[in-house]
This record gives sequence, C-alpha cells and structure tokens, in this order.
Amino acid sequence: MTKINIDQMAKLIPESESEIQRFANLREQSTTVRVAVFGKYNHGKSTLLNAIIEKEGFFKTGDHRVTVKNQEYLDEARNITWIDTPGLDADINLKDDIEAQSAVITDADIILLVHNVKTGELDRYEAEYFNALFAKKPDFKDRVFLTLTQIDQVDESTLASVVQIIAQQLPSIKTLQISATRYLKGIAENQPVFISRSGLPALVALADQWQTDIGSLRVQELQHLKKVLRETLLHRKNEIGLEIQRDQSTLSAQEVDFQNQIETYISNVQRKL
Ligand SMILES: Nc1nc2c(ncn2[C@@H]2O[C@H](COP(=O)(O)OP(=O)(O)O)[C@@H](O)[C@H]2O)c(=O)[nH]1
Ligand SMILES: [Mg+2]
Repeated sequence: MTKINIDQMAKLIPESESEIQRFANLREQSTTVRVAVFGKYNHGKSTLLNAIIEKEGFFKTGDHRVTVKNQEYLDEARNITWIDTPGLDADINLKDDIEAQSAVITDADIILLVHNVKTGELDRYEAEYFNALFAKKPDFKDRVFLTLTQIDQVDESTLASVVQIIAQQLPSIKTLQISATRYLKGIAENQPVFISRSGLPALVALADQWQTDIGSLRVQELQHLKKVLRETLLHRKNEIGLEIQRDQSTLSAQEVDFQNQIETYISNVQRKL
C-alpha cells in the first residue's frame, strides 16, 4: 500500500485534518478493535472499564479529575483495546484535553458516549458535542453507543424519563444502561440477578459482535473517508485553478500596463530628442 503523505494533504485541506488522520490510522490496520469511552468527568468511564476488564484500579477513578491522558488496556481475551479518556468539560479546555479528544476520534473504531443518568438528560454542551461527533463517524449507529451509567442511582421512572428526553436530544442513537457498581456487587456477593441487571453482560455481548463486524465496519469507514477526502480535494483543486486564473489575468493586466508605460516613456524621450 502506498503511504499517503498526511502532512502534505493536511496542508492542502486543513479543515479535514481529523478525517485525514483517521484515514491514515485505518490503513495501518490495528489488529484489535479499539473501543474508547468518552464523556464528562466523573460520569463513571474509568469505573466501567475497570469492571469490564476485571481489574479494579487499572484505570484511576475518583470524584475529581483523575485521568489526564488517554490510557489503554489490551484485553487479549476479547481482542479489544479499551481506551480511557480524561473527558469533556466545557470549563476545562486544556491543550491536553483537546489533544486527547481528537486522538479518540481518529483512533477509535467504537466510541461509548458515557453519561451519568443521575445528572438527568444531556446538558447542552454534551448534546452539541455528541451530535458533532456523529457527523465525523459515518455509520455511527454501529459504532457510537450512548452508555447511560450509574443507573443504580435513580429509580425506574426517573430512568425512563431521562431515556425519553435523551432519545430526542440524540435521535437514532443506540443506548446501553449500565451500573458498574451493581455488577461488582453481583460478582462479590455471587448474585446473578445483580450481574444481569447491571447491563454489563449486554455490553460484553456487544463487544463480541464488534469482533465479528470490525472488518466490514473498517471497510465502510475507509470508503466513506475516501469519498469525503476526494470531494474536498477536488473542491480545493478547483479553488486553486481559479486562483491561478485570477493570478494570470492580474499578471496579463500588469503586463499590458507595463508595456503602455514603457511606450509612453519611449515616446516622451523621443519627443525630447
Ligand atoms: N453508584 C455508582 N457510582 C459509580 C458508578 N460508576 C462510577 N461511580 C462513581 O462515580 C465516581 C466517578 O467515577 P469515575 O469512573 O472516576 O468517572 P470518570 O471521571 O468518568 O472516569 C466515582 O466515585 C465512582 O465510584 C456506578 O455504576 N454506580
Ligand atoms: Mg476517569
């Protein structure tokens, strides 16, 4: 496969930098499915991942901002690389955060958008951010999942109404309902009911499905990106063509002007002779 020159392409169409990077990443073909959690601080991203990989404390958790960089765990049994991210926050827009966010978008095959139901529906910042993200992931219905966390913290009717409002905020998104705490309790106390009501088994079953689907998902994404980048490049090519035309007519006009000036100068000189 010929290597595309990312820097050169990004210079031509800087507005498509994220798509170019994703295109390059896809062509490098990671052998594992790359799954990232994404969402606001303190919504339960790291706790969820620890529960899935059954390693308490691998991803740091806490009530304040503890994850500062994207962090990965290779889950060999499932052939998945789980990626934890510092998260979104409208107030803290540090350089590290922005880098971490764009790395997730260009790096992950599957994104779990994590939202703590205890906070109610999505706030405006989350809704806008998540919707903007769908625009970047073509068949997002197969690769972006809204993961409602901490469902143990609300009663059934609150959960139902939050789900209903979110369905309007993010139309057509597939939704998972999770409680990592309930799952861990189920494991610790050997209570299958807690385990099944934690929603984790459903997520793990989905992970097996990604394993099967990843090849075709990546092909679809590559084809989509190829189309988008090709269109953007063609558009840029036309723009450059027009710029050249404009430059050429400016040059011709300048040349005519210059000729006229020379002729005027010569005739002035001749008149004086
Ligand atoms: N009750 C309950 N608390 C949770 C659950 N998941 C996470 N937490 C708590 O929420 C807080 C933030 O979790 P953390 O995983 O660090 O969030 P992150 O910043 O999104 O990674 C921690 O105090 C966790 O113990 C859950 O399913 N139920
Ligand atoms: Mg975290």
